[in-house]
Amino acid sequence: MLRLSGPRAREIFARCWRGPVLDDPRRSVLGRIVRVQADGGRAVVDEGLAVFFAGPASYTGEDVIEFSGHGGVLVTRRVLDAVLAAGARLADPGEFTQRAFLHGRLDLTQAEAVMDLISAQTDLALQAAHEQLAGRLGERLLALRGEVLGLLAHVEAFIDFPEEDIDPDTGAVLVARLDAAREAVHRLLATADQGRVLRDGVRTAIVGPPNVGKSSLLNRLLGFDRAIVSDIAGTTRDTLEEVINLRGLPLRLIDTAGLRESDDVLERAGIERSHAALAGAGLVLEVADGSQPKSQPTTVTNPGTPHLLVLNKADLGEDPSWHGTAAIRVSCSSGEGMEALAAAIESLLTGGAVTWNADLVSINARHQACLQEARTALDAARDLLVTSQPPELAAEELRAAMQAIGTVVGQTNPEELLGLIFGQFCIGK
Ligand SMILES: Nc1nc2c(ncn2[C@@H]2O[C@H](COP(=O)(O)OP(=O)(O)OP(=O)(O)O)[C@@H](O)[C@H]2O)c(=O)[nH]1
Ligand SMILES: [Mg+2]
Repeated sequence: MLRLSGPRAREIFARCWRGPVLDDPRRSVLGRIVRVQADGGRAVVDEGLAVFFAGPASYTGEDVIEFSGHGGVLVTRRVLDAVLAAGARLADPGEFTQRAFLHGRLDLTQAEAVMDLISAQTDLALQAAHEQLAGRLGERLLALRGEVLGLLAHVEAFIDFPEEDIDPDTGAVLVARLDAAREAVHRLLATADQGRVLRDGVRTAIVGPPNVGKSSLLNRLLGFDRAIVSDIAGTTRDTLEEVINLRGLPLRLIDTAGLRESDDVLERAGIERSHAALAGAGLVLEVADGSQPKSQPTTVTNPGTPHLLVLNKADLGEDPSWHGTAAIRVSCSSGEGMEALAAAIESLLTGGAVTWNADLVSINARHQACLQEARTALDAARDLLVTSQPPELAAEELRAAMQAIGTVVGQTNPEELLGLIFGQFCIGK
């Protein structure tokens, strides 16, 4: 589909369109795209349906024309050439959505949700993107901003009437309202981990000694034979990454070279990469061969990173040295224990440190940075109020908090911020 947006959209499109005049909004009409040739003649490039959306009732808020052609690389390229020759220019990445934002069709969190929607890799991530696109996050932030504004008005009243001190009762009410706002910021900040998981996936390093079945585990979880598996210790040399959908959670599985002392230059390079994968992981699956006697742990896990011990080769029976060891017991050969492993991963990622939010509103890294700023300002305002400092100082902090909250939805939008956000989109969105 080709999309044309701007006040001159119809005029420009008409130059390369042979079909009914597009003056009836939201009605699709059949016609042809033509290109002017060197001799002044016209060559048909494609045939398809065109729809006119009259601004402001369009995606961008401007006049928009959408043409749906047959598709295909060359045809589409030629349609684009024809429209460019007629006077249009190529859109920048995310420019349609940026214009929608600038015309007030979307707030900034909704614009970002468009990007989340396109790049969602699981249904859960998709659902979260839809929630944000529907404006749930924006609504909450606007309510929060309104609350802080109310507080600010209250505090400013005391600046205007300096003869009146803030009496203790009023002070207590103000602090209680401030605490409610701080709590709301805190609740949103607590969704940042969830947001990161849904948007970026969890980097999951599969580590352990050679030959225990790490690559077999990757293949099992993926559902097809991606990695080479063999009974030769040291089969995997380079790290290998694949994304899977585990009960709605996107996991970036990283198969690594078995950890051991080695004289082989290539194997050592692989092992170095294993350590790097381990260091950057958000979840570590440490695999061991349960049919062999327990040896010294070879894996140095990063403290604080969720970690599961996976005892593989359950089909061969368990060596007594493992009895009583807390682990998920699986067999990558038979598939036994894989459901239990999935359940354990899910509960580790959603039940523990991460407060999984039932309504799926979850903030991204940019929102997190702004809200942290708001939290700092609200904390400072509270300190100033409870220690009866001049109200001007608390007002200043409340203003800073409002500004920070406003930046999340795009009420204050420095140019470079917009460039940063929309630059990540693809062209045509
Ligand atoms: N019986 C049995 N054999 C298994 C199981 N999982 C893997 N194996 C075998 O164990 C051997 C090693 O498997 P890999 O998946 O290559 O092991 P790895 O940990 O990736 O090994 P490296 O890449 O060398 O570090 C292969 O011969 C697999 O067929 C299992 O659950 N049961
Ligand atoms: Mg391997």
